[in-house]
Amino acid sequence: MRLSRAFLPTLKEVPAEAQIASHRLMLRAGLIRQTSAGIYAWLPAGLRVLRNIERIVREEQNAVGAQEVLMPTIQSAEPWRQSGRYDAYGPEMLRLRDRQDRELLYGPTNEEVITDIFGQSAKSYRELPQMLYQIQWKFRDELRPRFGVMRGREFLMKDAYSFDATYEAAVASYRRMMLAYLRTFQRLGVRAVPMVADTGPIGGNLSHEFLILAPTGESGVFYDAALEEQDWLAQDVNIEDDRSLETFFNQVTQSYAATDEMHDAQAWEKVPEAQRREGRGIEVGHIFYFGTKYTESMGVSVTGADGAPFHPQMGSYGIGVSRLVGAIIEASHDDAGVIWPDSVAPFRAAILNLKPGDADTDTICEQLHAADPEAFLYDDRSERAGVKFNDADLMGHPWQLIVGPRGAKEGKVEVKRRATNERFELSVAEALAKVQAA
Ligand code: 5CA
Repeated sequence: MRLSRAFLPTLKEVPAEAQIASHRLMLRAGLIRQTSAGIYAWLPAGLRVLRNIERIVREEQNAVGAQEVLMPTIQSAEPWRQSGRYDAYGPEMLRLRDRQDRELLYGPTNEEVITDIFGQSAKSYRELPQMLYQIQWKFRDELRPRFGVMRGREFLMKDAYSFDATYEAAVASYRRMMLAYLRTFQRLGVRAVPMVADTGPIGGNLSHEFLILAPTGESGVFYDAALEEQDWLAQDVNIEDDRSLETFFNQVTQSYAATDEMHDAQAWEKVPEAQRREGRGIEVGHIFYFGTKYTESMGVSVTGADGAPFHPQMGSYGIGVSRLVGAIIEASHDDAGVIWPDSVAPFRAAILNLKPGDADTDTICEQLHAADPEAFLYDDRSERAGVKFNDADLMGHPWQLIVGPRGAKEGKVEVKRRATNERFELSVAEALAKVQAA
């Protein structure tokens, strides 16, 4: 993509309305624009990041056997009345009426709709287990939307729902999802620590929040550093084997990790001092086991092996996909701008032409650009070099391919790694190999 033709409106001045770095940088780097309070439009570069996150989330959901569906954003009030949540949900729910005066709502979550869909067709225990997920927009009329996409009113969520025949099977589903989450966040280039969460009236110990460490996080967090050191992608967990899942789950949960709401000072004392990590975190995922809460209240049952009907056990599993864009920036930026992890960057590299019009420089830039016009953003504008450097740092491309007349004459490109500021003088072929191998 040529920057001269791209819709990538960067801002030099710092937007006054943005209180935290990620919000400022998302506006300045031309990723989003606000259209109403807590509601944002995604511009081309921002949408690329969102799509990259979605792709990784999707791959890891599929890898643990979840199947993708797509449910509407507009829901009927009916199943929410059945579950008892229509009145309980309160003013956060955006309620609508159609021309027939039917009560509708913009979905804040989907337990009711998925339970209804499942219940319409499921007849027998033989159809279990099922794990269904979608990546769909949600609306919550937050009292105080803030920090840009971090606490929006309209936001993109991955929500998954499991249906199982027994408690043991539901626990296995929960553990599979936990594994998928840890792998997802690691691939996104961030560390999200699973922390015991409040299960409310349902009880049990099966609810975890996943938090990315950042000083601007909304929750206080306490955890054992052991949780940061794990390589979840290298772990050999057999997701078909309950014992293997249990070993994995115990390994995760044996280390102390809790938000301030659930903090246990006595248990914290037992964590070796050098291992204690304390700070603030951003919640990017939340998983719950809630048993038969919805299948029972909505009258969904299937026939068991003994011929008797029973209510399937459920869990639900959310990831804040749009929030993650902000959270990744909170965890990965400096004074100059964003530092995108390779896996989610809107462009893999920027090509900075320091002297448009110089024949050698133009030729090398064109050559580089032609190698991958989709992944490389070619800054071919007739701007000063300083402007190009600043914009490239602001936008946070993992690599910069810097081409000026002196190097170009010798066929050389300067390759800069944004995260470390390392620089390499390379030939065109070497530069491409370096950037494309990463
Ligand atoms: N039904 C369950 C799981 S499917 C559920 O709704 N869980 S949740 O309320 O915890 O939301 C899931 C994730 O969505 C959260 O962990 C958070 O990352 C994200 N999220 C929640 N509210 C917002 C919001 N207002 N703006 C951006 N992201 C949000």
